[in-house]
Amino acid sequence: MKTNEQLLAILDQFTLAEKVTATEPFGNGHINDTLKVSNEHGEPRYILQRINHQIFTNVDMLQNNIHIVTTHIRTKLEQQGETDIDRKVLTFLPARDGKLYHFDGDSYWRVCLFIPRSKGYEEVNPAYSYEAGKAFGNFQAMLADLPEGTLGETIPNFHNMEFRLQQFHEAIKANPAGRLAEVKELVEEMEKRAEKMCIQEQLHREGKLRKRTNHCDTKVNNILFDEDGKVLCVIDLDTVMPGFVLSDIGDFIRTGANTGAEDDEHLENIGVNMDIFSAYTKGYMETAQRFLTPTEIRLLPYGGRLLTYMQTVRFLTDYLNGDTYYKIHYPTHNLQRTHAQYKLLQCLEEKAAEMDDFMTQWL
Ligand code: ADP
Ligand code: GN1
Ligand code: MG
Repeated sequence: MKTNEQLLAILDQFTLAEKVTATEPFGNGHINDTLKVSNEHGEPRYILQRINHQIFTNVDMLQNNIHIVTTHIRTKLEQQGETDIDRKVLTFLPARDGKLYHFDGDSYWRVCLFIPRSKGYEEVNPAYSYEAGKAFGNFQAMLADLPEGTLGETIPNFHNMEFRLQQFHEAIKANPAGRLAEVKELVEEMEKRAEKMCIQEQLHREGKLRKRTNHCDTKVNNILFDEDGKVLCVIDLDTVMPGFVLSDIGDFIRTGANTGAEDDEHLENIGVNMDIFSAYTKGYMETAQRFLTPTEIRLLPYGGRLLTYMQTVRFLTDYLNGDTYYKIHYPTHNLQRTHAQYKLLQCLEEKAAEMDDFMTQWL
């Protein structure tokens, strides 16, 4: 990682409104590097991020998407007569050369305003979960009128389950890190479920499910709340792209309704908090019901299982490949993540009927 001086020199490539003196690592992301940037009084003013361009290979498309999304939302908020707009949508600052990022010859960097008096959470209670559901439904609703083709796929086939299984099968075949034998049982469990986890792609081919603009990373920590537990802003916009609607309920169930951590070493901690599920779904339906089809509404609880299954497959694929994608903090981290997500999947499977019943109030 760079020194503070080097980071300040990078920040100097952007048109900042005030002098900054300190940078410190921030957040728990698995992909980009995030830093909080403060002024000489120690007040946080900006967020500096190094974009992982091994993963987001088309940085122009990435930043262009984010620009379109943030300006579109800003306009909607203005039309709705919202106040305090700078805390309700991310504001990215251009570099001195007018580009939406700065390339230092090695890495790509971007800067946005730090949202003051905001708080991110790794865990939420039902009240916060309800607010988060409303916020992600509203996020999709605000972007629903973007004409098809406006946003590019920053990671092609990102939440396409058939494609993720194809990558999984390639990893099994090549076994590049020699780890296949030790994960044989997990591989079998994934294979057993493969066909029924590709319903969205099948329905799409049959013309029964359309694509929409989704956030595609609706983890709990990608929402900022104010001091009173109201949502300020949806953040982490790298993966906003066309896809299937279940992504944005699925990832919240996977992260918010899990009673344990994504990589919990104590599998007995993992379970499903039904109050969180119900609260999120209720909030989400309040803002999303008007554009969802009955097919989509019926599938929402399946979305939780799908995104958890997809994440299990993705962590296991990365473990098989020798940890080339996700940041890891210890050698078997991806294996631990796989076990923890698989346990959550089994817990969600047990609750499937109860969750389906809950949806009948909207059908
Ligand atoms: P990653 O892709 O690494 O998850 P994020 O964009 O989600 O990166 O940022 C990481 C964390 O930094 C977030 O979970 C949030 O707590 C904090 N954060 C990000 N952007 C802002 C912002 N503009 N203002 C305040 N906090 C922010
Ligand atoms: C990654 O950057 P972060 O941690 O929010 C990943 C998501 C996964 C998530 C698992 C671009 O998100 O798809 O769901 O880790 N992002 C990318 O925690 O692959
Ligand atoms: Mg994030």
